[in-house]
Amino acid sequence: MSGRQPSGVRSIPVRAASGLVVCSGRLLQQSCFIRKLKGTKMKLQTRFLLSFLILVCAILVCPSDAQQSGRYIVTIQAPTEQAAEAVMRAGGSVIHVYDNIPAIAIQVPAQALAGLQRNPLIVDIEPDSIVSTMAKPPKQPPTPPAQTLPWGINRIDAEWAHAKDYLGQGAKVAVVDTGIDLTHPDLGVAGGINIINPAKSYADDNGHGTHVAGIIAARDNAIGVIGVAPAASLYAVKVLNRSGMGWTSDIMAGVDWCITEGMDVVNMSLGGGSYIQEFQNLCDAAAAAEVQIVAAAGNESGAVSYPAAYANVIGVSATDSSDAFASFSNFGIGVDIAAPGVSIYSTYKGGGYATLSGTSMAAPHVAGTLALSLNIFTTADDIELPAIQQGDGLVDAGEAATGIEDYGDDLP
Ligand SMILES: [Ca+2]
Ligand SMILES: [Ca+2]
Ligand SMILES: [Ca+2]
Repeated sequence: MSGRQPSGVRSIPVRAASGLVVCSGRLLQQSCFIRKLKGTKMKLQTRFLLSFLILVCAILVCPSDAQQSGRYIVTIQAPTEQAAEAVMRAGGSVIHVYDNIPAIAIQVPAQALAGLQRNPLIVDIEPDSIVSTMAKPPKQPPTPPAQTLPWGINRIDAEWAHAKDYLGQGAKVAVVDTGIDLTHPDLGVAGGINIINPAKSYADDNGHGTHVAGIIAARDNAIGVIGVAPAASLYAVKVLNRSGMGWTSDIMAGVDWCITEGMDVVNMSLGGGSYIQEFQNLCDAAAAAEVQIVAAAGNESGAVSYPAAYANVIGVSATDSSDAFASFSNFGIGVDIAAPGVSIYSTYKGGGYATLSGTSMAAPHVAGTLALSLNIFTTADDIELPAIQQGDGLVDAGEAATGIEDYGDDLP
C-alpha cells in the first residue's frame, strides 16, 4: 500500500438523520479566525472587511490546514448534536454522522484530542485509516467480443442456477468500491451514492468497481460476459478515489447508506488498516438489519484484512482455475469461503473488459450467489485445502440451486 493520501481529505457538510446540519470545516475556520481578531484595536469597519477577506482566504488554505489535523472515528453518547458541538468547539469538524450506530467521523487538530477524550459525551476515539482495493493491476483490456461464460462463473456453476431461473431478480446488491461505469452496455446500475464527493456522480474513475460489478451482475445479452446474478439490481457506492484508495470512515458511511437504503447484499472488495470497534459495530448493525456483507480477504499472502476479518462479514479467499489456492490470497481466521480470483475476465470502465486477479474478484462471486437467495455454506465444495484457506469450501451456486453436487461441469 502506498503512502499517498486519498483525494477526499477535506471536510464536507454532513446531514444527520435527525435533520441536523453539521458545519463544514471551512466554516469553522472562519469563526476561528474571527475569534483571533477580537481584542485588537481595529475599527469595526476594518474588522468587518478583514473578516470577509479572511473568509475567502480560509477557503483557499483549507487543504494545508487539514493536513495538520487527523481523522478519527468516534463512538458518542446521544444526542449527536451535543457531541458534534464539542468537536466543533475543539476546532474540529464532523465528516460523517452514522445513522445505524451511535458514532461520528471527525477531523480535529492533534492538540484537541486529549480534551475530547475526557469529554463524557465521547465514549471511544479510534484513528481513521486508509483502505485500498484488492486487485492486481490489469494487463491489457481486450476488445469486447460475443458473450462468453467466464471460467469463474462456470466453476461455481452459476449457469446451472440460471437454468433454474435463479437470476437475482429483485435483489439489491451494493458495490462499495470506486463506483461503477454507469453507461456500460453490459451493466445496469439502479442507483448509488458518491460518499467522497456527494456533489459528484458515482461513476467509476478507476475501473475496479466496474470489474467487481460485472462478476456480480453482468447482463445476459449478446456481448461480453455474464455475471453470477444477471438480473440483480446493482448500486454503486463510491468510497474509493481514482487511485483505489479511501478512508475507513468513508467506507463506513457507505455501509451505513446500504443499511438505511435496504440493500440485500454488500460487496467490499477492499481492505486494510486495523481493527476499528466502530466498523465492527456497524457490521453487527448490518447483520441485525439482514444486510449480508461480503469482503475480500486481501492479497498479502498473510493474515485476513479488515473488514473481511470482522464477525458478521463473510471473508472470501481466492482460488485459480485448477482449484489451487491463489499464491497472493490472505488466509487464516476470517476466511469463511473460497471463490475464483485468478485471471478473471469481467467488465471494465469505459465500456470495456479486462482480466484481473485478486481476492477483489473472489468476493463478488460470493456476493452474486447470495443475490440468488441461495445458501452458500452448506453446499460449498470441499476442494481439499486447509480450512484456513478454503473456509467452508469453494462457493457452489449450482448445487445450491439444483441440489446436484457435480464440480464445475457443464449443464446436466
Ligand atoms: Ca459450470
Ligand atoms: Ca453480457
Ligand atoms: Ca458443492
